[in-house]
Amino acid sequence: MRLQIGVRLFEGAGPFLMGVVNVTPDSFSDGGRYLDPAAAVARAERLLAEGADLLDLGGESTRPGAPEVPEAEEIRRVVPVVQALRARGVGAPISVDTRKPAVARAALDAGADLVNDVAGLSAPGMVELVAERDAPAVLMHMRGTPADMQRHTGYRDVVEEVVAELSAALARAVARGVRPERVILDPGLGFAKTAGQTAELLANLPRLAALGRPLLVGPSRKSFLGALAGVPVEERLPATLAAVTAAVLGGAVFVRVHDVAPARQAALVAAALRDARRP
Ligand code: HH2
Repeated sequence: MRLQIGVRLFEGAGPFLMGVVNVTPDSFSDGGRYLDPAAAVARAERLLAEGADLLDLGGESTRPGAPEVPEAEEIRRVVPVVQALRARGVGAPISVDTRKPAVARAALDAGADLVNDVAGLSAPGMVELVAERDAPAVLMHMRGTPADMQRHTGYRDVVEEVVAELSAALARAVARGVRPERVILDPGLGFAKTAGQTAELLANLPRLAALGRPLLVGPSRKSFLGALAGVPVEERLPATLAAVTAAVLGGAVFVRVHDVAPARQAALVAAALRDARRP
């Protein structure tokens, strides 16, 4: 894989660590901790010091049942953090985690480099924006919206259907001018999926990698880990590390995590094992 994101050329199989900064009052695991721009900036700098390869800034929680945040409010949360990081000389690639083209546009204008869209570039105008800016983008699989997605878990074969739906979303984006080389695909762990379906996807990542684009996987602290390991959200780091290991062994190039330093250890061990495999 070769993908230029901002000033950095990402080459090879990774793993590359995307560090999460939620500038929200209500994210499922860290809501309210980094809503203040200064706290978000400090968090971002800490994640970079821990070895994050890129940052993912989000101004809207997408946890199951989350209400939609008005566009202006989301811009007010995210843009000052992008601006402050750039003003402080942070050159690392910055991703904006949003479903809204106006938020993505404002963040790109402020110095962000990548659009991370849990809605798969489905909002009117989003694909056009990504095409116009030739922005790298994460195209994630979901059905419905965060508010109602857990009512859309009726799959016959979750792996086959996620592959088909991601492939269709990629084709739609490409038909509207997005260069396929700029796209990263994401199975959307926990988005319109039960815990069992999420585990099935994580166990079958090579089927998604066959779509020919790098994969990003975001297992961090999610409820499927709670279901599998029987632990509350604040105790899911060990379960997260198991999932990061599985993701890298399954071919994930990017992993999206809150706890960068420990995830980096797990990812490096998993990558060494992946690369030591015999044909
Ligand atoms: N998961 C979350 C948010 N954004 N983006 C991608 N590409 N993949 C993911 O798996 C993903 C994502 C949910 O995690 P978090 O941001 O911590 O929670 P919240 O949505 O409550 O802010």
